[in-house]
Amino acid sequence: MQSNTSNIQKSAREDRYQHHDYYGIDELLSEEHLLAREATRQWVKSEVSPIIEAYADRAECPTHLFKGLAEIGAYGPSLPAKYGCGGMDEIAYGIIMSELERGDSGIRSMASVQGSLVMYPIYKYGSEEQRMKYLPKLASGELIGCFGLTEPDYGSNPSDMITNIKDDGDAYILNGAKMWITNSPVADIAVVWAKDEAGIIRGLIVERGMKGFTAPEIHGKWSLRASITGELVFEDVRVPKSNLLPNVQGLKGPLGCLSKARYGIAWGAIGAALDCYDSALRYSQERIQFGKPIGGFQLTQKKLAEMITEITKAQLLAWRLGTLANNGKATPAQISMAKRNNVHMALEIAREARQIHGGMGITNEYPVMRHMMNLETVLTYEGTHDIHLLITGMDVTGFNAFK
Ligand code: TGC
Ligand code: FAD
Repeated sequence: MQSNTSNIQKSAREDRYQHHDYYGIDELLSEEHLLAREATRQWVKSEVSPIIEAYADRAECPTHLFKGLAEIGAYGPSLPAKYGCGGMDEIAYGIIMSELERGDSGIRSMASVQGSLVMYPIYKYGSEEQRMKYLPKLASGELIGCFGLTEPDYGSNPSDMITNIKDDGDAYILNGAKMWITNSPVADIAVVWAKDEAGIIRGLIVERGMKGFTAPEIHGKWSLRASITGELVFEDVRVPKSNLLPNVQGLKGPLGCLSKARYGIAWGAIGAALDCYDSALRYSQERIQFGKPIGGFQLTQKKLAEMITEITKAQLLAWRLGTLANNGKATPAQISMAKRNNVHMALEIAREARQIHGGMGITNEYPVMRHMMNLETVLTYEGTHDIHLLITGMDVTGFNAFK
């Protein structure tokens, strides 16, 4: 006789995700938002869900999905159509990130690095020639990019970076190393932040194949296993001066890109939380203990009720942030608050959802533990949980705890 658990195991292998919109937030969305969501959701169901557990298990990045992400318009959805991008608004961008992260945080990372940390700085700080040279190829997935800010000795504190450039006629000589760089081993170009001889942070586009540039992979991650992470090592790399981003100087260059990416994560994390909630809700209706579905017990209901409450609050926060962003009014501190709140919310939900799944929750029959492990990285990258708290603290008190 087949056990109840094995019945659940079997059916859980397919992506049975249902839409959850407890407060009718869909009514606040436009036709374009809904279309973008549907296209991304269908793509995740057909291309990501069937393979993601196996790739995460092998700690392998599904690099074939880079092209598919381009086809659904996931790279720079809110950048202008003139450069091959989506030309949509910031809420559409957020919704796409949420749907991707419903599949896996690593898949959202593939898209948010390419769009917000590579294409955005080229668009915002680059020359028109650089935009035309790189953006259409990045939007179509012909080129893959990465973003090098963090160094082995400077993570939360990038202003003290030691990677540097020295003037050498028609080129700069680049030296230094970057650490924890998403996509670096497979990237064709890297947007790299380095100090010039005056100690001012500048952005450069470094291309694969430049002599002295290597990007070794970092192994052994228990989190974001389907995303590829590496270093960037520069030993006297000659970077043509035409590859310098001319329109920004100082730390506000990389931090401006981070604002864009953190905004995407504030939305993205909701997707991971929804997937955990969806799986836990279904499991609670199907799993029988003490002669009834575990969803009938008050303690399970408490968990599920609190989950949907927190998700709904996060959705409202993201939607309001999106509205501010569409009007050019979202401040970096507001973005920090939403990134911090929503990622923490998602991680807590993943932990609660894991409990509802009992022992099955630790297996890859369900997406919950994978999301939970991924969210440990999401809590740390793009500014740690505590760094974002200190940004809010500084904003409300006027005192800078970093200095
Ligand atoms: P501070 O003196 O506060 O600021 C320097 C200049 O930058 C301006 N600024 C910003 N501009 C735009 N957006 C923001 N979010 C900004 N935050 C600050 C600021 O106004 C100032 O401008 P100006 O004109 O006066 O020069 O800088 P600080 O050195 O005290 O640092 C402050 C702190 C700690 C908040 C900052 O360093 C920080 O955010 N640290 C966290 C580092 C971080 O987030 N790293 C992320 C690396 S990339 C990554 O993780 C990608 S993961 C991708 C994936 O796979 O999805
Ligand atoms: P640290 O800065 O050493 O922090 C360690 C601890 O100290 C944290 O808890 C932190 O909150 C705390 N801390 C630090 N300063 C303070 C303070 N002033 N007050 C209180 N507490 C403090 N970076 C990139 O540039 N590009 C990428 O593509 C990229 N991708 C990543 C992918 C992955 C999988 C990971 C794990 C990281 C990635 N990062 C990337 C790096 C990421 O942004 C950093 O890990 C992050 O900014 C934290 O830096 P750190 O790891 O050096 O930690």
